[in-house]
Amino acid sequence: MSEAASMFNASRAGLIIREKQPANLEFPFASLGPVTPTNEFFVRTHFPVPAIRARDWTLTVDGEVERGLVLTYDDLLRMPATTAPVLLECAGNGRAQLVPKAKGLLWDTGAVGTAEWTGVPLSVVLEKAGVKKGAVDVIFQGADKGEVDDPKSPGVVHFERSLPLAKAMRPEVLLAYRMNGKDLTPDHGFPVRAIVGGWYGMASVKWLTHVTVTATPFEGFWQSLEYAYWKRDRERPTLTAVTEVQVKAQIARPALAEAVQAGKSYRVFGAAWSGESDVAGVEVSTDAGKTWSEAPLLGDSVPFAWRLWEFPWDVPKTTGRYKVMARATDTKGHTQPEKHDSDRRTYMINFAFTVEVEVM
Ligand SMILES: Nc1nc2c(c(=O)[nH]1)N[C@H]1C(S)=C(S)[C@@H](COP(=O)(O)O)O[C@H]1N2
Ligand SMILES: [Mo]
Repeated sequence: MSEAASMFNASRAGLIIREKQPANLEFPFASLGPVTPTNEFFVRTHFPVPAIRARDWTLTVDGEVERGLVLTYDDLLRMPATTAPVLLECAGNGRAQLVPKAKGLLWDTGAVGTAEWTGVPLSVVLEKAGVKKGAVDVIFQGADKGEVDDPKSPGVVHFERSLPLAKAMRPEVLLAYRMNGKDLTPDHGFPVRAIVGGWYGMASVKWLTHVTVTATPFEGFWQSLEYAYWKRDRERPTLTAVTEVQVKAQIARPALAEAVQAGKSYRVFGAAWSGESDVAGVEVSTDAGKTWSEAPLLGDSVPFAWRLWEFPWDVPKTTGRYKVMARATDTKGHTQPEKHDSDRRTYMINFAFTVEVEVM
């Protein structure tokens, strides 16, 4: 077996393959726990993984800054770092639930995970470089690149996304070099990636090599065409970058079509999250959304991570098909919609899903 093939087997155990090349792998959400182990964490890549050696890696900080910087891996490791659990959810998570069937990778519920990330706050690096007055955006560029067929890219493009300066300066934006206590793996962005707490995964650029501060808003391929949705100003729809994670609860147990024992108690279990706010509550329905009951939240609320919850279901004695649903509300008062809004295209899919089980 080639080295690449054996590496594939070792690091992909337990993941659902949505695409082999480039690797797009889904976490089996039924395996939910407080922290997702690295080898079970979903992988979302658009291009082949670039092979970068830590000793060859540099991060260039340029654009609207007083002092351009070129940092080595050792330079970064010497800077003050923080460690925190942060959730990443792909903006296309749940796409398999859309009707009619959507184009693109058909993620079910496992393009999401919470890992513990260690890194230097981007603000520390930007302060070192000195952001000039009038700067508005901070662009992250990854080392990976290629051509995209649909929609057609302007030739070869790097994977690039931007943050408005105000978000870039927030403490939940890290230049991360460790995941769950170990160096990043090649799939997850070795040696250094961005981690943008509260935003969908596309903002957390992997294999990060360039940070460019700009005086005008960035409108690149992955910013304005892909990972963009139709935002309406009154009736006028405008393609706008996907940013903040929408409130959502997902059910880990029961699994689809699971056999549930009649007349017994069953522990419904799942996770809930919301990008830049906290989960206020989760409700569960076992009758296809006709009635809802409060589900206890477990543990403490941790900003930018998910919150586990459970619901003790007194399973009826009447056998047959039951539709189990969960929905979350956040502290800003947002709750999940009943249907997907087509203005969101195939992103930000947070309507309440149904898990049909067999009570027997
Ligand atoms: N350089 C680069 N960064 C990237 C991507 C990519 O293809 N290239 N994919 C993005 C998307 S869409 C998501 S959802 C997350 C997934 O991170 P993960 O693969 O570590 O789970 O990485 C983001 N960062
Ligand atoms: Mo994504």
